[in-house]
Amino acid sequence: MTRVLSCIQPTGDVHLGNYLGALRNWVAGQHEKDAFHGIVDLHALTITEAPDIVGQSSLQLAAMLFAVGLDPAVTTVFVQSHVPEHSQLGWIMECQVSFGELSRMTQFKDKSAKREHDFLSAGLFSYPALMAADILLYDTDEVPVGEDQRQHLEITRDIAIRFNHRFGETFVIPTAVMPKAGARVMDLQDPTSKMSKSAAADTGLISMLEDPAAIMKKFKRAVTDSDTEVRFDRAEKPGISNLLEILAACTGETPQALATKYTQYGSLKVDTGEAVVETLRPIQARYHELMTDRGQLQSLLRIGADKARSVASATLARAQRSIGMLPA
Ligand code: ATP
Ligand code: LTN
Repeated sequence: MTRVLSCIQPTGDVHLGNYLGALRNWVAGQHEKDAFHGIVDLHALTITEAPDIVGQSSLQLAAMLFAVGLDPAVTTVFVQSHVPEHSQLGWIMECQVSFGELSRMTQFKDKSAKREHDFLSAGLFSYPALMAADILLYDTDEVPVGEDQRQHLEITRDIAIRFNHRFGETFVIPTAVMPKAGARVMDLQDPTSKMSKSAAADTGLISMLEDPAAIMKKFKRAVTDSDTEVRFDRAEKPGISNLLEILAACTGETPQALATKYTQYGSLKVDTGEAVVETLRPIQARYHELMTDRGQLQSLLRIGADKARSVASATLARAQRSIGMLPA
């Protein structure tokens, strides 16, 4: 079975864009492939500076992943730091990548420019090596990545090829796959930018845990345009098209078919808001139920970590053997 790995950082709230664009596809695909999903808390440490944040965020993210429908019986959901092999292979990977290669990573250049006056951790610079370890530990065949992570996948492949060349065949060379096209959800106040947790204000963002009244209010206030025609046209009518796409994602119809059913913006906004409320209702209920039983959640994560470790420890041992490190 094809092994696929995707990881998500426990930073910020999961929002409707993450769900309709990505998480829902993870759930839909979990029976077709051998899926591993890492909650990568070590990556979040590159920018975490205060105590008691990362652990709570990891637990909340885990609850959300199970609440949206990832089934611990078929899918391996684990917290990265529960599998110490990530740190161990991470160091080995750091020694296989050059300073020059890491310096050319556009994400590092962007992030360090934005944080010019802040503390710039060495982890932020070397994190592609840890990401390579994340991927190679699981003999991963496929990594679904968006445009922003392609360069990191390329460097992972380069590192794996280099390692295999230096020390002998050890790692499976992963391929980047385009994630199945999910909905693209735009900011409700600025429908030309994607809904994003790093947006300046949250009036255009629907968090997965938002209550129904707040959701309805945000949809009623969604930015549209001055004429009154309901038509699916991303370029000319981004606000209306965004509502149609969200409604389509929640109902299973196409945005084009839905457009023919509406003559007024008001009813489209209300119906979209209600469809989102209904889509999120069972997820929120399950989330809150999971969060009341921290013990159960932690035991699900322990099962995930055990499954992850059984694969990761074999790969780490193989890498150490290839290098010829002295066994303990
Ligand atoms: P940031 O705001 O910091 O860029 P993000 O909200 O975009 O973060 P990520 O953690 O980068 O979220 O992405 C997690 C997953 O959700 C990725 O697969 C990404 O493609 C998807 N995703 C994020 N935002 C949207 C969106 N608005 N519409 C559809 N998919 C999205
Ligand atoms: N760098 C990624 C998160 C990430 C990841 C991975 C994704 C860390 N390790 C392994 C896929 C596979 C990000 O910032 N979105």
